[in-house]
Amino acid sequence: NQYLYTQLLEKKQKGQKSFAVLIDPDKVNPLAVEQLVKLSVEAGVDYFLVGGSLVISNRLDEVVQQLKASCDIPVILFPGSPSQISKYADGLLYLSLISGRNPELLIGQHVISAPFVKQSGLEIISTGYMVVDGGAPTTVSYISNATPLPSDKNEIAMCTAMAGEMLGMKVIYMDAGSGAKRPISENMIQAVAQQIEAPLIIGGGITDPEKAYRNCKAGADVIVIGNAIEKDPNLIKEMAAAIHSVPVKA
Ligand code: 1GP
Repeated sequence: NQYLYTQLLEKKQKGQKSFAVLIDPDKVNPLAVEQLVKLSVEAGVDYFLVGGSLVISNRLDEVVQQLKASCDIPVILFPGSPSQISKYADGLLYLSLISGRNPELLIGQHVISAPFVKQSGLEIISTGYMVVDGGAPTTVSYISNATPLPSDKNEIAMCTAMAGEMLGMKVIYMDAGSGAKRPISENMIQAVAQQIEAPLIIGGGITDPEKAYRNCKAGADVIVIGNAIEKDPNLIKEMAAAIHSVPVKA
């Protein structure tokens, strides 16, 4: 089952940009999920990503089931650890932290969780995950116990993404970390996008629709926004409009 990946590739080929709303199961109650679904359906959101570096509550299944029961927007897991898996989702970003040198997050945890992940029946999307320095420590930079990629070293980002792609990773996700002070620069996005064919997901600290638009112009294929939407769910509409206004290829 490669439905989500095929769709991401087709959209990339057309230059069609996607907007993913990140939901942290710890931070939403059923009423908030209901409101997010309503705003997201109206705005034409492309994906829900569900996960977080720490999932403290036991609400992952519940949140995923509520999303699936109330709309057709695909739900993709973005797990902070191998325990964050819900069979009710559509797909799973199977992350290897290729920007870091912590063997546990490169391959160790994958070995432990492989049988469980396979049994889930989810579409597994092999993802080269690159955490970029977001100006101050973020939860992901701390928890991963790995040095984030320096924010001004475009060549390192480029070579890391190229290596990830050649190792067979299907998508590349560059993340400044949730709530990052400084989102990833357009220069870095462009440097990476020019070297890879894989769909490029960008997130971390994006709070304004113009920045989302510029990221897409620089080569991002999917923009992920969590924090800014937690603060103001009405931002969904403006963000979707900005991301979807990027002209597609002729
Ligand atoms: C975090 O890339 C995501 O992993 C989204 O970041 O919460 O800052 O939007 P924000």
